[in-house]
Amino acid sequence: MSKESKTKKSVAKKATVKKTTAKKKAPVKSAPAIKCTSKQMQEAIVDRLHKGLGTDSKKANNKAWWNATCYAVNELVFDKLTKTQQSHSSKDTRAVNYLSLEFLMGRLLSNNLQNLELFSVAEEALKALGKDIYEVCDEEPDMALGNGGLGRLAACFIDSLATLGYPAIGYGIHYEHGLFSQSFQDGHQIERPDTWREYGNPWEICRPESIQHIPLYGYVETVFDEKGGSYKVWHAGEKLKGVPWDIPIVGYGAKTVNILRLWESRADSAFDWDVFNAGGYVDAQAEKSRAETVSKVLYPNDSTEAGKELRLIQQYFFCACSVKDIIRRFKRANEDWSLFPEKVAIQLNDTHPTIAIPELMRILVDEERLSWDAAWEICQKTFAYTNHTLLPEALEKWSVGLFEKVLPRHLEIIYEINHQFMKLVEEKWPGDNSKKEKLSIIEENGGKRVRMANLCVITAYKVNGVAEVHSALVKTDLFPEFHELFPTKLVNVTNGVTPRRWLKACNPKLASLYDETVGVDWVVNLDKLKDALPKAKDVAFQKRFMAIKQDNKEALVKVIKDLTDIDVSPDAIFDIQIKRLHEYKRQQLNLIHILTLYKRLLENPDYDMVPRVFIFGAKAAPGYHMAKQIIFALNKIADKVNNDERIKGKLKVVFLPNYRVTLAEVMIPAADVSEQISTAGLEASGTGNMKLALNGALTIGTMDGANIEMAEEIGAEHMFIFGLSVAEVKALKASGYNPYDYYYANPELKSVLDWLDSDFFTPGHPGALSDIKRSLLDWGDEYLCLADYASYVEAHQAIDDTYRNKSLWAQKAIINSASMGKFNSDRSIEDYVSRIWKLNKHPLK
Ligand code: NBG
Repeated sequence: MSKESKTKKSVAKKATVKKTTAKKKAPVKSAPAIKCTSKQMQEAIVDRLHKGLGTDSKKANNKAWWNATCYAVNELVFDKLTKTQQSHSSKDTRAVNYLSLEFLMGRLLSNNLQNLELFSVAEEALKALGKDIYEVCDEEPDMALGNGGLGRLAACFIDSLATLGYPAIGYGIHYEHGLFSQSFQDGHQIERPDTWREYGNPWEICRPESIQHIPLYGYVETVFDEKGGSYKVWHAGEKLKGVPWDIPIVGYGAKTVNILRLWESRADSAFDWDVFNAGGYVDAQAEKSRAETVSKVLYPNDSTEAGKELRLIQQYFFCACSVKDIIRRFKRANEDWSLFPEKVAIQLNDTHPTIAIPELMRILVDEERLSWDAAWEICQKTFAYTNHTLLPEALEKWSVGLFEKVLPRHLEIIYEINHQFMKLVEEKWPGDNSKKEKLSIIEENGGKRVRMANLCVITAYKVNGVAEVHSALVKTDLFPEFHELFPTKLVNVTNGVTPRRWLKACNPKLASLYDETVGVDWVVNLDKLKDALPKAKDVAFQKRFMAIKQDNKEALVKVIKDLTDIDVSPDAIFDIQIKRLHEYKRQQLNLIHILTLYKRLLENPDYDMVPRVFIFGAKAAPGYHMAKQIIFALNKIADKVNNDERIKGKLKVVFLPNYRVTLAEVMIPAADVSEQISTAGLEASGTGNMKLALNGALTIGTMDGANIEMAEEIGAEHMFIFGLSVAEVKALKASGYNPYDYYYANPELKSVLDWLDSDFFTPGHPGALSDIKRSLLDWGDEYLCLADYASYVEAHQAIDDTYRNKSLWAQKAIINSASMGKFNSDRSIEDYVSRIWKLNKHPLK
């Protein structure tokens, strides 16, 4: 068995321990939306084993049982899917088309069963067949078609759209390999390809009837017509075939089943038969494999421009397929193009799908022969754009040369859009060339480049940030001039997470406690959790709440042991930081605090602290040196700390390999402390912060992203807020920040940083961790770790003090969890609908 599959096994096996005991107290619920008895489910599963998989219940392995169960569930879903699609089509409903290069779905079986309210039916059915549902669910590979928050947000949003009954389609890429799988070798991150659909995927349906053909490269011809007019024809140098795969998205209660449509790239013609027959076996395959490369891998990078031709082609490929598909659906019921914006909303999830804008212009002007102005008006009323980051390196720019080569016609269109827009800028700020330079879609200095964010803001009818503070910074810092030009365009929609996956499914015991305390409706109305607030001081309730936490911690203890062979005690504080590894997220600040505690313990073996386990989960982009160094350092520190008997187990450090949705589902319910420690102003929102608090963790965090709104809801006194505010960060940077000032002023900090230069953690290799020190001193400490260090250490001391008072901690944990109503993705979607999409609900009766 591969290590990876062992990893998967253990995660769910331990989760099994946790979940099976959860069932007992659940109150009786309303009848599920789809009627299916345990007997019927059994029959369907066995039927699939026989007729679909050619095996039987004696021979079948767990993979076959998983497959058969998925098919049995899908059969129930297909009916609803067809009915939903028929109803949307016959009513010609307005729909949102959510274009995203990433959908980080995780596993679907348990989620779909939960949303169909058939989990216990399936559990019973499998039990009667001699199978454990958790072991069966555990066979499912994560659908990891995303990097982190942005992709997971897309997954939560399509869950909410379906739950709320809104017509919506998610469009993305059917990557052959999702985010790489991570392991550690001597502490270093090793990346291996992810193989989520090596042997097929029971959830997806291929739709050859909706294949699209996508041109690339070539040249543009101007054709003159008989009336003296002219139009452009793009003669492609190459064509790709886009094959759609549909994944049903089951809303909670199954009143709506929307689809996620993922495009796979193939060669336009299978392969060259004549060349093959002439003996050119390899050459005959060349075009095929080149074409398939386009949907081969997800770029493992969520913050920097990949800068590769392939990435641009990926973006164009999926946008072009999606736009054509949207137009196909529109044309089924409409002839009048002016109705297009009434029927279609296209949401661009970050700038990655921006190329959809010139693509729609191209089709309208060149193919449908609309006037430029009419086409432009349609585009301006159709597209909306979500900005997910202020980091300058993450704002996509493509070289004009590359564009010209791959998408010659689109570049012309972009130039024309820019030309028209520059007139507007001239009207507003006559003669002001610096404004033009700043707002132009084309960046002139240092090699011409196309600024995708500018194209989005110029076109979109609404642009949103993802948390209040982020949206405010989008207005004041990122796009101030655009805001002046278009004062109503920039809005906020605070992110949210789906309570179905992130509470009901991942923490069944807490979910049952809430069922009992506030009623079962919290699943679709998370504000209901507030009704549990009066119980925060009730000692009996506190005990139950914390007993659940303890059980979840015990489940995680086993997973940690399985994956890393490290022993940790469930009585320690579980302090968790889970997110992509990035310097702005400051895992290195966490690291230097861990060293501080370790040093204190070595200097004074009686140092009084509540035992603490620091647990990390994070993947680093393969080309990001510092991020990989931080992983390496944490692993090396873990080796040392965990094996140092002098500190009597008071401190443990665990870096779990291959962090992904499935691992998150076990870690989040077990957290006491949630680390949300980005430099203020840099984390657009965060969504892990929401999931952790919802499951009863207390946040140690900066006033950044959604932490600020969480503090408003929870009460800052129930969190551990530290560090510089956005304004203070700006002021410090403006005054000339020098990390050495902090280094010399704080002997403890100095000694900890100097430690990194020794070979204490890397015996025989002094300096192996020095880059971390250098980045925090000589390279300027861009993310102000040293400036926030003292305040961070103090906040951790407050955690220690508070945790000693069990009842007070429990009270705060309950307040945190029960105050998270606002941060559910149903609310986010309702905000999108009222502020941007203007959709109507069309659930099935
Ligand atoms: C990320 C932000 C997070 C935010 C998610 C979802 C990108 C480009 N941005 O703070 O860093 O929660 O988007 O909005 O991945």
